[in-house]
Amino acid sequence: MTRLGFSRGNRDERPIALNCGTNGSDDREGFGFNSQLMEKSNSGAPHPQRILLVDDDPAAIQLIGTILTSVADLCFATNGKDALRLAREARPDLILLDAEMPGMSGFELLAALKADFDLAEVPVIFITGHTEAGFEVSALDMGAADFIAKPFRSSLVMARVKTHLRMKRMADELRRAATTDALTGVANRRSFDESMQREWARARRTGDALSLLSIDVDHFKLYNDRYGHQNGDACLQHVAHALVSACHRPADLVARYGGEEFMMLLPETPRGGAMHVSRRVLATVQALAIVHESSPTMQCVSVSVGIACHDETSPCLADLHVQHAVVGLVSAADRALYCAKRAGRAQARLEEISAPATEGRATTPSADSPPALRSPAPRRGAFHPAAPGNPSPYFPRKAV
Ligand code: GH3
Ligand code: MG
Ligand code: MG
Ligand code: MG
Repeated sequence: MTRLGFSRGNRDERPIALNCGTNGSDDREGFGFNSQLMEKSNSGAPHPQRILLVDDDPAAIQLIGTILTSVADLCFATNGKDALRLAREARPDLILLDAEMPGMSGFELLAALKADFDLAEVPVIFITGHTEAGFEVSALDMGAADFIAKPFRSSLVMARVKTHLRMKRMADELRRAATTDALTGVANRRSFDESMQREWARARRTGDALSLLSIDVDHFKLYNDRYGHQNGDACLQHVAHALVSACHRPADLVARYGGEEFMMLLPETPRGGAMHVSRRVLATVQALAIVHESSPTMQCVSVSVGIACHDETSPCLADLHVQHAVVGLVSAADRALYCAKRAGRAQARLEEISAPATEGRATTPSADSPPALRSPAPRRGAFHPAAPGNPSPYFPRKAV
């Protein structure tokens, strides 16, 4: 009988799956086992980190669980297949893995974890009765973070686990800092480049559409000149926030591409969907109603949007090297943005990606180009930075 479950699953972003027997039936032994862990961890606030325990022996899981219940949320699986599924759902910060299990062995599970883009960075500690040096070396060679030999002392397990959780926290923080734009908190250029390559590779594999929006704040230099650089920074933060709120799917990504330009990556989104999101972007930024008295376009801060799509109606880029395909999409979005700017700003334009043979050749908008999506007219009574009584000069919560 196989079991998998959580001792605590109340972190919002992670699923709760208590006592999931693989056949959906009530698993009385598993329930009792789970309940015991639940009781212990429910006594305090949720831990910020989670450990996945994988062992075919429930007694071993119970023993280690008892040792670790004070340091992290725990979830467990009794076979490799369930462990892999649970790891994908629960995103643990550390995995304690029994080397010898029927079916998928600990080594096979380790290899599968390392081959999974989203799980490869999760540290894995092997726990095994094998104490031969060769065994330990093989595990470390395969990417295990550490090795604990059975029988073990609880103090040793606790100390090693705490060390690896601390290192994981530091690695997460470094990764977050390396991929986040410091001013706005959205993904940075580097993160966008990586996501773009990954999503393109995924779209090519699955045949799904992929859309890209290039979004640039209109007349932002004039905004800085009029209201100052600090107010300009705050304006960018609110625009970034608005763009994030305009994304409704978890896979959508907003990134600051540089200066006052943002990218929005929309996986599994054909052109119709991209145009729909563009309309939402124009409206959401305008709904901020951040007054921009120097803008020749309108009295509020607005953005222009360039749309590029790869879907079944596009020239096929599937044969191109991933870098070239990505450049094709980004340059189409750039050209579309340029068209939107030239056409008067505060609107969205779509440009077709160039066929591979003509990649790099500029195209001009033709009579067949899709119609421009324009920003809605500015609302009357829009927010004014200098109006008395406004809690923030940039975030017009009370604007009418
Ligand atoms: P357009 O409508 O054609 O896009 O005009 P624009 O003024 O927005 O474009 P331009 O490229 O001429 O100027 C961009 C301005 O964005 C210049 C720079 O001062 C400002 N900017 C870029 N990064 C930042 C930033 O981090 N903070 C602030 N406050 N301003 C920035
Ligand atoms: Mg075993
Ligand atoms: Mg601009
Ligand atoms: Mg710009």
